[in-house]
Amino acid sequence: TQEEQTRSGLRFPTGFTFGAATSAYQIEGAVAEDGRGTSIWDTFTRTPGKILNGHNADTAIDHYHRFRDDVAIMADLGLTAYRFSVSWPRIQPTGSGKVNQKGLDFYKRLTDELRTHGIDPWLTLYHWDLPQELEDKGGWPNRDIAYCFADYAATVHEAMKDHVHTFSTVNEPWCAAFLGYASGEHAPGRREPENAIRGAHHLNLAHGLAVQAMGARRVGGCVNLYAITPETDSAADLDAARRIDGLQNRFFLDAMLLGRYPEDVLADLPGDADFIQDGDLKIINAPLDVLLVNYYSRFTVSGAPGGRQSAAAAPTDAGSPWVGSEHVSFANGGRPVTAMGWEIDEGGLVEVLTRVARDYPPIPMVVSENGAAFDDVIEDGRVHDGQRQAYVEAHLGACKAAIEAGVPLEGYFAWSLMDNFEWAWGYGKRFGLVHVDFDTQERLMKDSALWYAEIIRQNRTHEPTDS
Ligand code: PNW
Repeated sequence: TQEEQTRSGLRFPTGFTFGAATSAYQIEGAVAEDGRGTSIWDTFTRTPGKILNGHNADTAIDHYHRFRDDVAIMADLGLTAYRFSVSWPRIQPTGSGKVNQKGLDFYKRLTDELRTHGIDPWLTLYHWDLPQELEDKGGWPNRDIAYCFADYAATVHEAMKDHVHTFSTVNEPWCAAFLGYASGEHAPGRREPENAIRGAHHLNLAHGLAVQAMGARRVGGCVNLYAITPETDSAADLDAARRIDGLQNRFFLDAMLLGRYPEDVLADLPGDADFIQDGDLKIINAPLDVLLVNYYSRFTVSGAPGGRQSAAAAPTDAGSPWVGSEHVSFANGGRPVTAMGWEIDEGGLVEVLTRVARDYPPIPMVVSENGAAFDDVIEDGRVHDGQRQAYVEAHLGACKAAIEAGVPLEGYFAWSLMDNFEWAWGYGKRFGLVHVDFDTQERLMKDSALWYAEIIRQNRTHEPTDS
């Protein structure tokens, strides 16, 4: 039976965190309420051709108004933690200066509600919704933005430190820099490869400055890591794998955890990287309490020209995100794929976690996002998303394998709690454990959610955090 299977297979150490994750712009809606300013995603979704079917997130899944119902769903699931992000333009409508108290109040209500239900709030400061006014000043390629971010981090930390135990800085700086400023698939939609590298450095700097600004708190950095395989062992394919690993994984991990950029990556980049100033890497290398790892897939890469320019097709017209390595192509590794076209490989999760544990100074980790989009349908009032359940089950198995291999892995957050606004794909891709009817806003637990709740129930020995 399922119960026997979960009992034997998916037992985790006492205190292991079972969470789910979301982000502000993808769920909140209420974009013009309570003094919120405009973000680059509000602008981007209004630019024709940028989002599949012209969708925007003005309403999203209305979480801003329905957060109590959503927390009740989390409680039904038995989640021990919930990872969400704060919308910067709710807190500082123009990105700097005056603080909007109503924005802070929303996150206080949310975190109070979570704690009432014994759910530990994990707060992410930045999940891509840069205040538009800061983009108008140049966006992430402008170094000043990193200092604005530190100021914002200090503000949120000061207001929320009695409500939140774990803070994290920038969600997936790779995406923010390279999808936003090189491929242009994400806001602000610029295709300026050299500025994307600048942006990546300034996002790293913003991370380090924010860690400093938050003082004595529990804080983490977040990266999206991929397992990477060369298609063959030809010199060209090995070089392609080195390059993609460098840009995707090591550029961020080495900076954060070792305080240096990988020499080979710097050598492959266009320009002379004169924007890296003395002392920056020491700031970026600020001590962390936890590393948040987002994991979705493995890339199979080739140095032979002519293949796809990224792992899966973008829904809209986009350039290459691989600055200085645009010739690399992405091959089919022969694995089953999700509705995003991302290959499913739980072995890659064991690989990236053991790699961080082996190659970097010791640091506790969590899987802060992991999940899959599939084409769900409601049948007789249920969503039989066996593929998603199998995906999560396999990746939880990978977490367990990593722990048994000695990796200090402390938790797992499914992406996502609920179906939501999937960036350039609009409402066209569903990642939720909970189904959302985008017209009526009705929530419905999918089979994967019911299964996850059972896994959590069988493991539940965790005391609610009381900070
Ligand atoms: C992550 N890529 O995004 C984000 O953190 C989430 O907000 C998002 O909904 C989720 O994964 C699913 O997409 C990514 O193209 C978006 O490599 C794009 C890529 C990677 C991660």
